[in-house]
Amino acid sequence: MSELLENQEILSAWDWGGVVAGVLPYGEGHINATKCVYVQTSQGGSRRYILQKINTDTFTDPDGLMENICGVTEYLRKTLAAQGLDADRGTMQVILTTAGRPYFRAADGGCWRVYAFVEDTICLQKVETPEDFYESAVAFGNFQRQLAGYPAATLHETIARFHDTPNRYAMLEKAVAADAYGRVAEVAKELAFVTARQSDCHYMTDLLAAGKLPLRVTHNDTKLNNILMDKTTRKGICVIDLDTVMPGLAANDFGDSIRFGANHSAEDEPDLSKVNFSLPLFETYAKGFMQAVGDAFTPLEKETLPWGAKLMTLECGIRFLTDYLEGDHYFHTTRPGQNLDRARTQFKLVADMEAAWPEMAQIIKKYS
Ligand code: ADP
Ligand code: GN1
Ligand code: MG
Repeated sequence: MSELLENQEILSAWDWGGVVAGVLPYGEGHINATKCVYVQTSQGGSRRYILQKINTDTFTDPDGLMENICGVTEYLRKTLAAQGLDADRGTMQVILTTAGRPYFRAADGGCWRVYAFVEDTICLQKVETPEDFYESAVAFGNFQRQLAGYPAATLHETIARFHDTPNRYAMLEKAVAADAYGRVAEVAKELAFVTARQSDCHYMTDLLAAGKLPLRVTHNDTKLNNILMDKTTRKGICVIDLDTVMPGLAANDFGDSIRFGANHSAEDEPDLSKVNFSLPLFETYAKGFMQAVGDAFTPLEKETLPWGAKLMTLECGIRFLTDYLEGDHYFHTTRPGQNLDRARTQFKLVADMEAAWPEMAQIIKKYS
């Protein structure tokens, strides 16, 4: 059961409360290496943990990163407990090493952390029913509302300029100029699509710079598969993947969920005829998210939610395309051309959103 079982250096950093019976790769994240640790407890039962190797190419300050995660999860734990809710299932729990540290640095420099496994949950890779999407919206809306009182200024910026769309545009231009893998000629159509939207990239960052939009504690990676749902009730119960929790724009959290979930196809679907933005799913999410957030948002924050959807989708497409041009070094890939397929699905969704723009605005107005 995996080479890690032999790697006592890493496993012996934690007290597992029993014998480690196996360690297997787990989940479908693009960034960290996630494993599941199976433990036979001293009482004769079994227990699972999530063991993750932090991607330190992406997250260069693991101390700051884990300080954010411990701070936010402890805060959520207290908030949930105060409301009489089940904090063990409602938030992630970092399991400290036997040395009392939030992560373990191995001799080779690899940084490892352990989370309690939230049992009896499912993690969806795409929207199966509108109800699931609605529940994820409620969970992300609650997450943002619950953290409204968290001191945002104490959070480390774990990835600099993460949702700075104009900067993402500039990074793409740099990759095009370098053309390190000779792939630019192949993506002329996609580049023309992005270039035609250069000024759009500035829309939200300009409003922020002008002081018209507030910075909030945001998750910044609100994909459906970063929510655990109760297996039986299918309610969204636990927000996971907290690496990118930082001060950010509310519309970006809304928008990233729409990007990933308001369609019926996979993020890397090669057949674009299957990739269509779903206005009904947009409405489903908007309803759940806005109900959960309540009156916490300003009128302009609400009004700009469709911009969050369009720009998170455009930005993600730009990032996939940049990675494709740079030889696929950032997003995990399992086949050639996968990042290009991912970029293309995002641009198709952007075009669909542009065509549905008045309806999107109308829906937001309805739930405001
Ligand atoms: P990445 O940053 O690479 O996306 P995630 O932190 O999202 O990594 O974890 C990858 C997958 O592992 C998730 O999509 C989920 O299926 C699973 N997972 C992560 N944390 C837990 C947990 N505490 N309990 C159960 N499953 C989890
Ligand atoms: C990455 O880590 P994961 O798989 O949840 C990425 C997001 C992208 C997403 C696209 C830290 O998310 O920003 O939107 O892939 N996370 C990071 O699927 O870059
Ligand atoms: Mg994830």
